[in-house]
Amino acid sequence: MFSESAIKKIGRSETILILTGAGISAESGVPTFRGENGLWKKYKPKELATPDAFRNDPVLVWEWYRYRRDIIRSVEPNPGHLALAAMEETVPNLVLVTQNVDGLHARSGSKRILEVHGNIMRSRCSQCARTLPADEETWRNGVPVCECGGMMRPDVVWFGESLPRQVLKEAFTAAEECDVCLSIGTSALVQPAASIPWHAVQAGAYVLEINPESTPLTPHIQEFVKGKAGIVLPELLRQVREQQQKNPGR
Ligand code: BJW
Ligand code: ZN
Repeated sequence: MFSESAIKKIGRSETILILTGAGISAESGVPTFRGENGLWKKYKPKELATPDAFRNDPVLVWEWYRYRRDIIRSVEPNPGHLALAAMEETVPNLVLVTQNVDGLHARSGSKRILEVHGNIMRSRCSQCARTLPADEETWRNGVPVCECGGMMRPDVVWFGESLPRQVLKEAFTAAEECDVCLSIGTSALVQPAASIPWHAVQAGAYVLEINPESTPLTPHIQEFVKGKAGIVLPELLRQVREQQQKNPGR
């Protein structure tokens, strides 16, 4: 499944950067965006995931996000999330960058998480930028409202919007400093997050991708592991631990 050299590099690395996408949550039952059963097959991004869509019909946009919140509340982290959380114990510095808004990495116990596309379980005032966890929202006519009277929107990054600056900066810094980069369950299409592993490639890191399908990144990296994250990641963790036990001096 993995080359011996990948296991050694991971087991001995100082800094690992991991980029995850919707694929890692697929086995928990959270739909991905693209592909056969992806959300964008049924719903149009322009009508639901842009600032214009929210201006035109905030109630419709919130209906979609409430539906997705309900899915996320009903699911659990899977063995892929759990393996990444456990991997924090095997490396001095592990930075987990996720495009996912579902919060499943935090629920599985990962500690250093950079959420580059926000979090669906939080809303943000479109007037004063105050943020609120979902369970503290006050709803009026199908939309949560802020103390200031403004409409709250999901605290996620829509097409055409900037990603949170500091979070993105930390992600690119980690890409430039890491020894190993893992790109897991992402179609590697949506910018600027898709550039993160490219930066790692350019900075000389060992880049490994885990996905049942190849992506635009695949031809440019050292190792592609074809498979589902929930199966591949526990095995990766097992092999890294085994390698570290055999060579305790790293
Ligand atoms: C498995 C699996 C299993 C299945 N195990 N794997 C440069 C070039 C071209 C375009 C642009 C560019 N720069 C900006 C753009 C425009 C745009 C963009 O990138 N468009 C592309 C689609 C072409 N980017 C933006 O608009 C971004 N903003 C920006 O750049 O602003 C700068 C700016 C500002 C102002 C003016 C001008 C410029 C913002 C992007 C925001 C993305 N938002 C979304 C929605 C978030 C909120 C929500 O959830 O509702 O983020 S879209 C959606 O895509 C979501 C995801 O995080 C993101 C990435 O998707 P991901 O995670 O890769 O999922 P999928 O479904 O695509 O792939 C799943 C993968 O898993 C597949 O590969 C499967 O094979 C695999 N898989 N099962 C492992 N079991
Ligand atoms: Zn407000």
